[in-house]
Amino acid sequence: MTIYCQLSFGKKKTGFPPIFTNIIKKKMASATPSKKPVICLVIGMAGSGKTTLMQRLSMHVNENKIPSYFINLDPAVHTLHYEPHIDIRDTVKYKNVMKEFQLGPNGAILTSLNLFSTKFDQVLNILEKRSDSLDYIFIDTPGQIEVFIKFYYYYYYKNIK
Ligand SMILES: Nc1nc2c(ncn2[C@@H]2O[C@H](COP(=O)(O)OP(=O)(O)OP(=O)(O)O)[C@@H](O)[C@H]2O)c(=O)[nH]1
Ligand SMILES: [Mg+2]
Repeated sequence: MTIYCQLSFGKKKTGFPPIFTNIIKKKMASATPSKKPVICLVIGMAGSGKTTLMQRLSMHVNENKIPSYFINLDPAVHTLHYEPHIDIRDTVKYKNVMKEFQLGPNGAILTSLNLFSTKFDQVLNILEKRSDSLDYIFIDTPGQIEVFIKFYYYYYYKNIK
């Protein structure tokens, strides 16, 4: 599986960043039916436009009938203007996590993702089953950098022990 990270900083540009459209164009040109889907993991600072990009991508693939799958991994998002096939909010209730574990907003996002990760094998099973018929899998993530730093250090220290 290929993972592309689209890093977005600031809100100066509108539409797709050139680096992203180039990657999509190249991949579409070389796509063959037997290929596994390209996974686009959309990461970036809070408010940098990840979800807006997902919405535009959703419109683009629908208009052009490109078989794609959308996953939302942001437990705290209120409204999405695209329809994800898998939504973390269906499994983990962010507000309840805050109350139950007595956490602030960032801690609750981190804990929600930890809780969801216990079910991630189910997500992978679904994706494996559908992988032959999909060109792309797009994944929206929360803007809290802590999520990625904590996982990075966890796996880093786990691997060197
Ligand atoms: N000017 C401009 N505004 C944008 C652009 N992309 C997103 N926005 C606006 O920026 C705000 C935040 O966009 P989101 O797509 O929610 O950003 P996000 O990265 O998903 O935010 P978090 O999920 O909270 O991390 C919204 O008001 C968008 O309308 C852009 O390319 N240009
Ligand atoms: Mg978002």
